[in-house]
Amino acid sequence: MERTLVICKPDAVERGLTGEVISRIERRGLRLVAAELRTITEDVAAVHYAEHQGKPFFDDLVVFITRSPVMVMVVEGPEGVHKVLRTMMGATNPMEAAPGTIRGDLAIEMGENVIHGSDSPESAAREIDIFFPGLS
Ligand code: D4T
Repeated sequence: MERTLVICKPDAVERGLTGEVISRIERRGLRLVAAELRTITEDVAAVHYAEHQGKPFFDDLVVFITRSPVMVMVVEGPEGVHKVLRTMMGATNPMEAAPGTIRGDLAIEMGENVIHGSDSPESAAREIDIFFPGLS
């Protein structure tokens, strides 16, 4: 089994889409190990998005992810679960996300793309340790 970190971003919580997102994850056969509504601080955002520091969209990204509560979740499934989630999420830019994916069905703007999922088992372990120490 493998675990990955999923975040329903502020736009998803504001729009009342957490149920829809969780429902898709559970219907796929994946299991929630932890889930909590939290407001991400600027410090935690900087650690979580460390790979994007210095990029032109970094400041907007931090403003966005800290603006209201997010639903942070640890999701468990078979090995490769992070890839399953990434496929379910669709392309980062919702304009390019396929219909049937979460972003392709529920989003249209790059800056408001509903969901985050870890991009590798290593990222998953790092990100789970930020939000739920001991659960990776
Ligand atoms: P996250 O990390 O939020 O799950 O998204 P992705 O893994 O799909 O994409 P990412 O890390 O490359 O980007 C993180 C976050 O930054 C926004 N973004 C990204 C942006 O506003 N402009 C950009 O040019 C890029 C690359 C969208 C998602």
